[in-house]
Amino acid sequence: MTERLADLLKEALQELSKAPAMDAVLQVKAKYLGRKGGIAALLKEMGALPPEERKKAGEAINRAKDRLEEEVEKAIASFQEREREENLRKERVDITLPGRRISRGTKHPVTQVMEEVGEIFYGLGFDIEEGPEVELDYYNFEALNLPKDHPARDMQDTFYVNDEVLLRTHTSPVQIRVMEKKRPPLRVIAPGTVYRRDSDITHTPMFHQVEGFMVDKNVTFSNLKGVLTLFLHKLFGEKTGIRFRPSFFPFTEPSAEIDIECVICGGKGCRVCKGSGWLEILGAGMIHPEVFRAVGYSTEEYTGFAFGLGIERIAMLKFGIDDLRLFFENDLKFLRQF
Ligand code: FA5
Repeated sequence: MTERLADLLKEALQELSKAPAMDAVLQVKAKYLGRKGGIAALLKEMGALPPEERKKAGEAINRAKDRLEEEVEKAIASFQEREREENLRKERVDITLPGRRISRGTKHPVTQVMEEVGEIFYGLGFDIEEGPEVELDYYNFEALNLPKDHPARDMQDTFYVNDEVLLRTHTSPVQIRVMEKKRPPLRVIAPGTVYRRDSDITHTPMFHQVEGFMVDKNVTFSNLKGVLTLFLHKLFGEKTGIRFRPSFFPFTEPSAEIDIECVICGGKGCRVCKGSGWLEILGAGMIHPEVFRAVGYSTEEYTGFAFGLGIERIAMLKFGIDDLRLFFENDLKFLRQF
């Protein structure tokens, strides 16, 4: 029996050492250590031995069993370790590889300028108001001192919905809507979309304006000049030259157009400023008494100034773009530059 035990152990250890994978180890374990395995068979045979030999044989079998169990456990542990290493190798992340870029959107240049303008006036204590884009003829024209037969209506080519309803041609109707609801003192800006039947490299049928107005006792042209100069200096830089030119708007008197020194050529004269060195940037003036009458304000008690500027015009100058239509073609290659 001793010999058979030794052979069995030798054979088992040999098979174990040759096991190429975990299942082979488990097969060896079952073959020798299982309930119907070689060791169990020897233990059964042991019962037939005389008692004095039985004890010795029992001890020997148990030693062999312990040894074999130990070797099997080692083999299992070694295959588990190999498997773990294999998994780690497969799952290895190369942290030096470049990551996947998340493509981030950018704000449209018109939105950027709109926000910048809003922030400057917000800092000066102006409130922000809005009005409808589909507007009544009354607010867009009549209450702004532009009766139906007024020749100045031709200054803005209008999209009409019907005789009384139109797409607003400017943000000035917001002046009327706000003044109808509120009493002075007022400091308001009204940014928004406006529409005109216009299309070339400096005009599009849809564009954006910011209206601004201030109404109180003793508001003067100096206030208008001070506020707009400060605003333009913040937007284009302290050194930018500014010029006020007499002009005409039916809803302001006196009226002015305000030019800035050409930001492209620095005032020397170029294609953009048509050689003049100046660029028209906004329209403004003291609110006309007829406008105050339309909203029931006392023309004795109150005065005010108003101005309107084209956002795309400002964006063109700030970003050096020479065709306004590019803003609305949704070309991402163009828009991502800003
Ligand atoms: C007005 O619209 C007046 N409501 C401005 C105003 C308000 C004057 C308050 C006095 C008091 P004007 O039509 O000039 O004015 O337009 C103002 C600006 O809008 C222009 O200087 C120009 O920058 C821009 N603009 C006009 N038409 C277009 C167009 N088709 N496309 C893009 N921008 C335009």
